[in-house]
Amino acid sequence: MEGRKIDLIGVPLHYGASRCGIEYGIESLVEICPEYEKRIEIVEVEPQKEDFGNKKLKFLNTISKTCNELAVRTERSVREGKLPIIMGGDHAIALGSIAGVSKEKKIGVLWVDAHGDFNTEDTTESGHIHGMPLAASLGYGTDKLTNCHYEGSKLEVENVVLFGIRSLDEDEEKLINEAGVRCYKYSEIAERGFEVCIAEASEILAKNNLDIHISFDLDSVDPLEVTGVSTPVKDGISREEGKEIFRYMFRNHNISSVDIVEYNPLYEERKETAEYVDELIKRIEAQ
Ligand SMILES: [Mn+2]
Repeated sequence: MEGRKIDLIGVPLHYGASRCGIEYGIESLVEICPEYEKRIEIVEVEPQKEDFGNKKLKFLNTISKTCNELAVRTERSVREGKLPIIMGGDHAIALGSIAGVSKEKKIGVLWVDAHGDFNTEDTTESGHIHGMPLAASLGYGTDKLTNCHYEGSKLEVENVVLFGIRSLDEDEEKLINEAGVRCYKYSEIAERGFEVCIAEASEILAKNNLDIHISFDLDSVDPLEVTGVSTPVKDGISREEGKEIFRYMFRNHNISSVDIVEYNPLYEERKETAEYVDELIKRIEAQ
């Protein structure tokens, strides 16, 4: 990979999600793959005072603080010429990683997920912030999230592609369409073929010749193949297709940074989710 050094940054955040267990993802990975123990640098999550009256933005202060700290750490990694892989923890942390990378260079984003993560406090049904990081990175939602690390939007709509989506809230889908973000639902991928769709997604992202951040939610993969996630949705890309996304994107783009999030060992049936995270990291290292 052009000899670029990789920084593994772990963020054991669970406050953005509805189910506990995600905070143990990094610990569990290290237990199953001990080689990572010394390699992962942890950004600690420090619980803040919260406003529990706000049911639409649960644990906003803790998440905002964690994302700001992660952004500083990620920005440094990119500035030093390294490739940061940010490991969750829940997907809310992508707000911090994208904020950090985008401070250093203009980027596009491939968002691989079962969900859209495109809610705001106005569209959310649950109030869980891990359903909001992509919208917030594009400037939709509360200032406390959209102004993470620095003021204003971190991305432009034309440089963002959603991939593998199969669960959207009604108002969330409306917002995605209004914003004009290209969204490859899993149904489209199944119908037109994986290769066709990833090639097309890659082409859209190549238009402005930007570096690309890949935000990979493990629930994008079929839950029959990857069980250790909090919010499984039926169907989805295969394990191999998930790896193929990395291979294809690394071959065709400058990849600035990667998130691998939502590993929840509490629901893992074997050890296959941790092993998959390990395979993805090794795939990235092999580029
Ligand atoms: Mn997600």
